[in-house]
Amino acid sequence: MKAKILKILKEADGYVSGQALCESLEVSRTAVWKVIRQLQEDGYDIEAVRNRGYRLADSGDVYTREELESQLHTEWLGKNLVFLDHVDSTNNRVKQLADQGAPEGTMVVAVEQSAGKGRRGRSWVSLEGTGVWMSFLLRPDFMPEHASALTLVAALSVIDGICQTTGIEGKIKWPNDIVIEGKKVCGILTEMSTEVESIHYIVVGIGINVEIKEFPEEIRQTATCLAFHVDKPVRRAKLVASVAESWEKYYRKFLQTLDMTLLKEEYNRFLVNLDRGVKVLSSADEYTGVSLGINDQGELLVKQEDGRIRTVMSGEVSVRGIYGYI
Ligand code: BTX
Repeated sequence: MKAKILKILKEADGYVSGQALCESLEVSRTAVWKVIRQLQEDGYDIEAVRNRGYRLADSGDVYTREELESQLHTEWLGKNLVFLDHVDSTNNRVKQLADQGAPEGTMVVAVEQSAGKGRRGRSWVSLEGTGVWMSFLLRPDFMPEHASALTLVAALSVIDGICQTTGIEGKIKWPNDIVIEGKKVCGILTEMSTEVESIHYIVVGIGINVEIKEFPEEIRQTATCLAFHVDKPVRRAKLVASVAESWEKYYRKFLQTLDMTLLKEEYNRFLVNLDRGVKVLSSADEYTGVSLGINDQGELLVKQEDGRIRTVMSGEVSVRGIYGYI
C-alpha cells in the first residue's frame, strides 16, 4: 500500500484528498494516515492540509525500496530487486542469490556495506548512507573471453547515470575508475563464475561516493564524492535507476558485437588518459608512452617513444599518469 500511495501522490498535480486515497485503495482513513506517517518518517516531505488532503512537496534523497522502484524504468535490470540496509558486500549477496538460481537482472542495493570489496583483495569504503552500493547478476551465453569488456560497459553506464542525475561530467580512468577533477568517485568490480568454456554467471558491482562528510585517512587524497561538485542534494534512488537504465542501453549495444566496437568512440571521449602520458606497470614489465584510447576489444593502446604501439589488457596491469594516479 505504501508504494501505491506514493505513486498516487507523485503523479498528482497538487493535493489528493484523504477520501480519494481511501476509495482508490479501499482502506480506512486511519490506514491511509498511518502510511502517510511512515512515508514522512522515510523522509518524504508530505504536507497534510485540512479539507484539501495530502501533497508531496519534495522527495529529497529518500533511499528506500519503494522510492527506488518508483524511479526504476528498466526492462529487465532490477525487476528482481533486493534492497538492504546492511550487507557485507552487495557482490557477495548477488553471488549467493545466483547460486540459489536467481534470474538474470537480479539487483542488490545496500545503504551500507561492512566489507565492500575492491579488486584484487582490496577493500572499498562504503559507510552507511554515503553512497550507492549496487550489484547485479548477468547470465550471458557468450564465451568468458568477452566478459572483461563488461567493466568498461559499466563505466560508461556510470558516467551516463551520474550526468543524468547531477549534470556532472565524470571521466574514466581506464579501465574502470570514474574520476571527477582527478579524484576517484566510483569503482567497479566485475566477478565471474565460469564452467568449462562457458559462463555460469557474472556479477557487476558498482560503488559511487555520493556524500562523504569525512573521508577515511587512507583515501582522503585520492577520493571524492558527488556532493562536492553540485549544489543540489544528490538523489541516490534516481542515481541507481539512471545507472541501471544506462546499463541496459549500453549492454544492448555490447551484445551486438560482444566487444567495444559500437561503444569505443563514446568510451574514448570520456577517457581521462586520452593523449596523455601514462606509465604501465605489470609484474613483468614497466614502460611509459602516450595513451591512444581503447581498441575494439577494450584494450588500451599505448604508443611508446620509439613509435611502437602496445596493447594493454585489463586485469594484469596498472596504468598511471607519469607523475601520479592520472
Ligand atoms: P579498486 O581495487 O580499483 O579500488 C580499491 C581502492 O580504492 C582501495 O584500495 C582504496 O585505495 C580506494 N578506495 C577504497 N574505497 C574507496 C572509496 N569509497 N572511494 C574512492 N576510493 C576508494 C574498485 O576497486 C572496485 C570497487 C567496487 C565497489 C562496489 S560497491 C558495490 C559492490 N560490492 C562490493 O563489495 N564491491 C562493489
